[in-house]
Amino acid sequence: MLTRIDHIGIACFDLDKTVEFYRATYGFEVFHSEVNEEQGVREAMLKINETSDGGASYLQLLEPTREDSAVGKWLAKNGEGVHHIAFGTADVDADSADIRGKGVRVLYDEPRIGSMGSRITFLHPKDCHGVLTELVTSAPVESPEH
Ligand code: V0V
Ligand code: CO
Repeated sequence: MLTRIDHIGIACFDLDKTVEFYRATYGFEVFHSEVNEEQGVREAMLKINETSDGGASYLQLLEPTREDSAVGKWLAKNGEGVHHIAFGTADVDADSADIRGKGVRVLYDEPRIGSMGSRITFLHPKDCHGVLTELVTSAPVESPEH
């Protein structure tokens, strides 16, 4: 079951400048940043709010690490802007299978690694009324060491 907006992915040319815009304009701080070489992105997660399912909603600012990546190609064609929306679920495997059964193309056979150790997959935008849609299961919260 999809229970929250996990994040909105925003493509940008310059991650540091874009992070600074969100900080100066809205007061949002970087919660986490990383490079995901498989996806070809350098990203910053800005936490907006906690959600009632125990997760949270973020803005995900994305700068491509290479021109032939998904975000690199999209930026070259469209310029900066909203690239994808991501729904959070406790079980990305079950929800992917369910949605695939409805005739929507799920891009990966097995979920891949996303931000902060999450497991992610994508639905083809042409099957989703023009919206690239991601499904996310967050990594389990590590319990404190005793
Ligand atoms: C492409 N299209 C889009 C789109 N990207 N439509 C809406 N939103 C987007 N973001 C349209 C495009 O305009 C074309 O329509 C058509 O789809 C085919 O696009 P293309 O330019 O030929 O590109 P493809 O087919 O090579 O690749 C498109 C897909 C690719 C969606 C298959 O971007 C992909 O695999 N995306 C999933 C991975 C990803 O986006 N990773 C970056 C975020 P017309 O012109 O034919 O009408 S990584 C992330 O979110 C992480 C790590 C995380 O959350 O943790
Ligand atoms: Co994303």
